[in-house]
Amino acid sequence: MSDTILYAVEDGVATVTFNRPDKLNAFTDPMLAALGKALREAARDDAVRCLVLTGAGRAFSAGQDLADVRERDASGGMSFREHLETTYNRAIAAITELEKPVLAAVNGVAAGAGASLALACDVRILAEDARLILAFAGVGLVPDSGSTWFLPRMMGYERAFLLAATGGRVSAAEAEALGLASQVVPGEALAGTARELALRLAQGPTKAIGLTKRAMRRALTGRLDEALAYEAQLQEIAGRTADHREGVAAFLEKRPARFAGR
Ligand code: T3D
Repeated sequence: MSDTILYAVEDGVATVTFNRPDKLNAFTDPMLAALGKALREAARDDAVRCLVLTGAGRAFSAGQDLADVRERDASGGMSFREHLETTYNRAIAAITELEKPVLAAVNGVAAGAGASLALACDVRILAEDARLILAFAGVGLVPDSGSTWFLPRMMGYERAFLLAATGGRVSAAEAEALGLASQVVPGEALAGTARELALRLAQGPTKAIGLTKRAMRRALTGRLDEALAYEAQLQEIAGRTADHREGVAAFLEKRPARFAGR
């Protein structure tokens, strides 16, 4: 994809690696453009049935490159609003709207928009020494790239507010206790653990999993009656897939299902 955003597909799993380790994978504009391209490719390619985001080196990502922010400011470049709307906001929408599971394998510090990107994923597996840092307050900014939406829902308003207002840090163990991570593993086991789960998800009924994601994400802002109606609507779609028929046949024939993702 580019030198700073690596993209590889193997066994139905696409892996996007933020690759600017000397700057803790802080995002520059070319990197954000390449990330957008990788996310579009993962959505387009039917062979991709699960996506993993991770970082090279000792960080997941330290968020927006602050040298670039200063340069933009000095040169009268793009406004914050325009920058967010054309880069991070699109990436967050692409992750949350992708009808395939997205895992963050958080290998180290995830700060600012790096933390937001991890929070946008469906599942987070953290290395023991990973940290989530709401770094925005430290540079006089508000949490962006979805953090004001994700965090209060995931950990409650009060804790989320305190974390954001103090630029607080959450260790991997705290993240797990707060429900911000599904699993914490030793650093050397992270890639293997993430791959194992990604493979399992990639071998699942991709269409039904994608619709599950769509329904649950929508239910986060809706009412129960709306969720019931939407579930019934989506079940019409899932119920007509080859994977549904295969799942039922496998059960009745007492054998494991072989889902094709259709
Ligand atoms: O319009 C818009 O785009 C607005 C969007 C804003 C979204 C945001 O993400 S705002 C938040 C931006 N991120 C931060 O404020 C975090 C800044 N980084 C840190 O606080 C620390 O680096 C960490 C706590 C993440 C890690 O600390 P440490 O001590 O382990 O590493 P370090 O020595 O600070 O960093 C190592 C290198 O990475 C260093 O470069 P050098 O001196 O060795 O050449 C450092 O400058 C660089 N680096 C780390 N984070 C960034 C960065 N360079 C540019 N931008 C960064 N965000």
